[in-house]
Amino acid sequence: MDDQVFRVGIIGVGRMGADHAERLSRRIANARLVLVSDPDSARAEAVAGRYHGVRTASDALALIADDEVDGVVIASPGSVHEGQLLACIEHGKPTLCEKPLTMDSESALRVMRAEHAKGRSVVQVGFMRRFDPEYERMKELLGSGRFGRTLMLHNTHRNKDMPPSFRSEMIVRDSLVHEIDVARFLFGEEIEEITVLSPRPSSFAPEGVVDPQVSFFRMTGGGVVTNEVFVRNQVGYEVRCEAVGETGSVIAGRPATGLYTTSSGVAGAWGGTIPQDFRARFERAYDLELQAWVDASRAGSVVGPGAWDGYAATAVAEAGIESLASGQPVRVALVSPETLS
Ligand code: ISE
Repeated sequence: MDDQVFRVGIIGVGRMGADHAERLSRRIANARLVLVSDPDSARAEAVAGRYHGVRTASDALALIADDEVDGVVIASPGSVHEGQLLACIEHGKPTLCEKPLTMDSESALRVMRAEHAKGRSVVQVGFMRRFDPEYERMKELLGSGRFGRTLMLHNTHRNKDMPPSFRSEMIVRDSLVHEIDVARFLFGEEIEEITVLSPRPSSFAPEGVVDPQVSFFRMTGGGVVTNEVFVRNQVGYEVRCEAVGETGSVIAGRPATGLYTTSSGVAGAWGGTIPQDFRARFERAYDLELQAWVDASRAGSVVGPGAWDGYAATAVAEAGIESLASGQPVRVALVSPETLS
């Protein structure tokens, strides 16, 4: 496929899918958007109509089967990912699947087993922070030994606001899932235990929703990760990660200078502005992720987080949701890769 333009279909053209349609059509080399599908056919037509030569498919499975589609971006809700992934695997089509891979570890395991049975990796999971230049550089620095052994990570993950439908479990499965992958990526290890605590909710949290949440990961190598996830902070999108080693530390996502103060109603008071949305903060990371996926797919390989990473993150999130209910530590049980065959 190396010498041909990589033709892409996008399943789901809500906020994230429409964003990917724009980047594929404007900023990604050697690729072309050819087909989109969405249960809201008017929305699919509207997105397709923005670009030359883009059609709409009647549904996700028709898009996956279409001969004009070389690769698939899945940007539909996580609740429908399993069937779409299994179809992509069956058709042998390289797939970039937005997180979460699926909704629970059992369905994630079925996807991983199907890919293993097919004898070819085609699934890349949309953990785009791995492609963010700051996180990538942090990984290099931690791996260089310059700070000694990595002892801890401290993550902050704040959104400006979310709809009332974004419940406590979604804060774990859809938001904290990024910190789960960041911890696995930076430590190069699995998470063996997760604890999710429930501070007194913000007055902006809907009735019954635990927002913010504080959580802890224990890594298999003994390292610890602390996380604050707060998705209705009323200010903007703030994502930071501080890695602490035995002889030094490094922070990703910290403003360049000055006292960093934020307050609702005052757009960013640190001498700059605070992004209002994750697509602004990570636009470069998404572009690099999509370009890496296209380049790898054209070369017949998968780059970055694959099906195992999606399964492991889903299993940790599942344990996190259990801990959210009990407030107690929950151990993470992953299958051994050998059992996949
Ligand atoms: C959203 O789906 C994302 O992936 C963003 O990166 C994250 O910050 C946000 O909380 C999620 O809802």
